[in-house]
Formats: sequence, C-alpha cells, structure tokens
Amino acid sequence: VKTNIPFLVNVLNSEQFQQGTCNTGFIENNPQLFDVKPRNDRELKVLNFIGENVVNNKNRINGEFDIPINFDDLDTSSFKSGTKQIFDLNGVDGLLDWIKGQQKVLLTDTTYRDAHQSLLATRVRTVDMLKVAPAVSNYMSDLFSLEMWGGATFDVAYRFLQEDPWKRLEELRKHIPNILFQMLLRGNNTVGYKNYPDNVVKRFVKESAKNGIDIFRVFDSLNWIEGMRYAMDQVLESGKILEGTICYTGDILDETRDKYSLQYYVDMAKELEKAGSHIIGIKDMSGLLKPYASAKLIKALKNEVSVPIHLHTHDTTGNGVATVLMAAEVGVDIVDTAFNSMSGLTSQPALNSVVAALENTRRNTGISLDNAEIISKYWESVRPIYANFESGLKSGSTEIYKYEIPGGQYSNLKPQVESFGLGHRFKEVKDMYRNVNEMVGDIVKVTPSSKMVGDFAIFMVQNDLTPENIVEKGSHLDYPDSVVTYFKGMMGQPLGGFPEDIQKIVLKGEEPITVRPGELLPDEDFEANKKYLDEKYGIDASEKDLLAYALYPKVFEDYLDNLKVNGSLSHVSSLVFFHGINVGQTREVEIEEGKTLIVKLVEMSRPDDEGYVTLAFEINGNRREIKIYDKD
Ligand code: 3PY
Ligand code: ZN
Repeated sequence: VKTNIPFLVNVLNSEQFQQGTCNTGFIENNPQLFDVKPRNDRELKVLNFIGENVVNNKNRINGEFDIPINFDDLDTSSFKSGTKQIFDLNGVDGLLDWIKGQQKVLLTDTTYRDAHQSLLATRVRTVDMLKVAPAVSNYMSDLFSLEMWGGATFDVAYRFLQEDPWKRLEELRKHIPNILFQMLLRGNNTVGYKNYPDNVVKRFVKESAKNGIDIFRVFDSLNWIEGMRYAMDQVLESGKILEGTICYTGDILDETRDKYSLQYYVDMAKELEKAGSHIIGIKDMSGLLKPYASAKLIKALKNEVSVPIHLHTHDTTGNGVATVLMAAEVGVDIVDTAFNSMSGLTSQPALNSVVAALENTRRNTGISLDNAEIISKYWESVRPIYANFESGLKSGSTEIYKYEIPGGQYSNLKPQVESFGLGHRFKEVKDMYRNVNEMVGDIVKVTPSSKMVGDFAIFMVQNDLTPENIVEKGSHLDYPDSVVTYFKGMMGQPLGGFPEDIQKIVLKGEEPITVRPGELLPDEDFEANKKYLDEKYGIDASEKDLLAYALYPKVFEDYLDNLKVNGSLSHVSSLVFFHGINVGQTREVEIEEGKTLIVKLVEMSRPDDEGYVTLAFEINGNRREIKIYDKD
C-alpha cells in the first residue's frame, strides 16, 4: 500500500503489522492506531511530508545552507507612519495631492510579487516574506508601496506552495501597517489566464480591498480599454486607488514602427484618466522601454495628463536602471524597483542602486541606503534556498528587444520548451515567437496574450508550421487552448483585429465574439459551489475559498486534498519545505504558530523488498519511525 492516509500509515508502521502477526482481532485490539489524535496526527503528517521529500524529491539540495538572517530582536511595539496612514486619513484625493507635492521619486518595491515571479518562478513562500515584514515596515517606511499580491502569485501559492494566498495578504497587512499595498489585476482575467464572469470579478476586487489591497494596477493584455472597464469600475466602487495601466510594447524611438507610437500611448493614457484612473501605470513587462524612449514617453504623459505616472519596467536587457533614471529626470512620480539581491535580469531594476544614484540630487528618494541594504541582505541570505527555481540566466540580454518576451515568460520559456522535448530547438521557438507576433498582427504580449504567443510558437515548431504554410498545412490541426481562446475573442479585441485566414483555421467554423466576454459569461453560482465544497470537504467555505474555487477549481480542490494529507505547512521553514532534513541533521519544524518541534533525522534504511524506506526521527527527543514508499 502506497499511502499517506494517517491511520493506514499508523497501521503500516505498527509492530504487529510489520511482523505479520495481525489476526482478525487486529482492529479491535489496536484502537489507538485508528484514533488519530490531533497532535500526533499533525506530527505524523509533517514527518510524512518531510520523509516524502527526503526519499522521493530528486531536486532537493542535500547540502548545508546558511540559516537566513532573522529580525527576532526588532522592536515591533510601534511603527513609523507612512503612505498607508496618508491614504487612510486623507483618502484618495489626499494621497494624490501628497504625491503631486513630492519632489522625490517615490519607490515601489516589487520583491514580494513581480521580482520572485520573474526570477524564481513565483515560488517565494509567505513564511519568508513574513520574517522580514517587520523589518520592511521599520526600515522602509519611506517606500511609496509594496507590490505584494496578484499576477501569478495567487495560483502558484495554492498550486505549488500548498498555502493560501489570502493568508499572505492578511498576515503581511498585519505586520506592515504603514506602507501601501498594491496588486496586479489582469482586468476581467483577475489573477487568472482567461476571462471570468463579472460577478467573480466584482467579488474578487471587493474581498481583496477588504483584506488590505490599497492600489489596484489594472491592465488588459491587449490594451483594450473595454476589457478593463468593468474591473476598473469595481476598484472605483471599493474606494481604493485605481492605477489604470498601459502595457508598453514596440519602440517609440523607431519611427518605422508606427502601430504603437507615442501618440498611441498618450491617447490611451487620456482615456484611462477619463475612465477614472487615479494614477496611470506604464507596464513595460518585457523591458522594451529604452532609456531615451522612457524620457520621451514620460515627458509627453506628464504634459498631457494630470494624474501621477507610475513606471514599471524589467531589467531583462540590462538597461533598467537607466530607464528609471531617465524617467526621473523628466518628472516620473513613482517607479517600481526591487531590493538589489532580488533585482536585475528578468526582475525589476535595482532599488538600492536607484536610491544611491539619486542621492544628493533634486529627485533624492528619501530612502536610507543603509536601511535598504539591511533588507537586501536578508533576501540574499534566503535566495539560495530557492536555487532550484533560478532560471540560469547570467546576464542581461539585448535579444529581448527583438523577441519582446515578458520577464517572467522569458525565464520560464526554456523549461517549457524542454518539457515538449524541443530543448534543442529553443532558438527556433524564440524566432517563432517573433514570427507569430507578426503573423497575428503585432499585438501587446503580456499575460495571457503572451502565453498564447508562446504556446502558438511551440505548437508551430512542433508541427513544422511556418507563417507561410500554416493556412494550408495547419487547417486540420487542433490548436492549443490559449490560441483557440484568443481567436474566439475571449481575451478581448486586439488593435487592428484578428487575421481572418488564421482565425478561420483555428476556429473551424465557430463564430468569434466581438463584445466583452464578461457580457456573455453566465454568473458563477457561488451558492452551489459553497454547498459542493462544504459537503465534499467538510468545511465551511469562506468567501476567499469560494473565490479561489471560482478562479481555479481544480487547483483549489487539489490544495484541499493536499491539506488533508499534509496538514498546513505554512509555518514550516523553506529549508525543510523544499529540502527536507539530511541524516544526522536537526531542524526546527514549526507546525503551527508558536508550536515548534525539534526534529532530527537519525537514520534512514535502504528500501526493503516492497520498496519502503524506514526513516527514524527524534522529535523533541522521542524516537519515531515512519515508512515511505520509494517511487524510484
Ligand atoms: C502578470 O500578469 O502576472 C504579469 O506580471 C505580467 O507582466
Ligand atoms: Zn512586470
């Protein structure tokens, strides 16, 4: 039996069972094996999780790690007031007036969201964020905001980290009461990869606002304002700050490319201002905004709109800090950066470097470089634990100007291409990414439209298709889901429309839509979902659970199933969570807040005839053995 079910594990580990002396009275005579007491059950679950990791996780790093820096001695009895207090006391208008009155460049730190989404496949766990949270609140109270939620962090938390992203929001809010929190919201795709019904979007924004999000950066993956309007209206209704956002693509310095010209961006900014945006976000997801283009764009926007401008870029090409500084020179209000040890490459430009660069200038950020160093050092000490998720990129690359691939996708594309067995054709896939973009009419590429272009490019290479032969050779093929969704109009309407010949072969007679998908999607039945989840899992599903289920039904159910097997792992350190414990090593294992086990892995057998490995632990000095099936 290969199982993690607690009572079966107890039975398998019982002496009688192992000696093969069970008889028909076994169950009656051993009630303790079936009465899984909460404490022991918790302990056993976590030991099984660790054992599973030690025996079957081929990627775990079986080495020594330095224990990350901690801030246990920090005085947290009071906090320094910051932008959160300005907003809470004076409202949106008061905050906007305050921003406009600043000579400094205001900084957002993205370490909690985009930086690790772009560098470490979104894997940073809440426990590591919380350990530094009081220090961020204390040392970085002059930050404008923390981008700490949304984008891919929502589903990855449930999917790969076995944790609840809503708890991350709640806990960080508790420990950082003084800095504005912001999230990335993909319009009606919210934090997913497809459009959701309006009632899901409405309730999602409301719940996020209630739990601590102050600023919603709302974008549409095709810069289609109609596709953003509903989500933007929900933010306005919540009373929070709306950052209507323009995705930047192309190159405004290249006058031969006129689809995405300076005028295009100015017009879009004006429309977003008209739609109620309190701040205009420029989202340069691929790092295509060259330094001089940055000056040109920001200067024009500062002249043409009256709301503050917030610049977000990626350092994929190596030009990120220069892009930020050029924007600072012409009056940008707020810029996104990440603490140095979590910056650069596909992540944001370096926060500490920007702080240093602007010291003793008229646009001094007001942030203490020494303080920023303290936080950067913390992440430097944590990052090795996440080594398995590093992309392997070693330097900035100007090829990104050619391929126009967003930061997170660029670092992920190689493993994705390898998973299709096409690792040896990676260069071809990148070239095809570019060709697909041209073939579909040069579109904005950001989640989820960027995923569509990536999936389409891989599919073309896999099937030896080219833009020249696709209409003829590709008419009988079934296209990837994202491609079908795109051509149906379910991601919205691209500027210039769809290429009709390709739309026809992809849709095979199905009619595309031309309106906002939210207008057609039936409402999610939250009541029915609650009944289903409550009955199936014996829980009282909260609004947060229901939203998670509405957005990602399978991922959320898998999360609940895992929770049953492993218990909550959210307090377990990342060292143990990702790498288990080596033989002879002792680790602290926190199983719930304030409840820590001292766990030593004393010895580990070779697999027995049935393939089971016996692991002997000492838990707070008591010996306990478990058996784990070796899947090899
Ligand atoms: C996201 O949508 O998650 C992004 O970061 C896009 O750039
Ligand atoms: Zn980004």
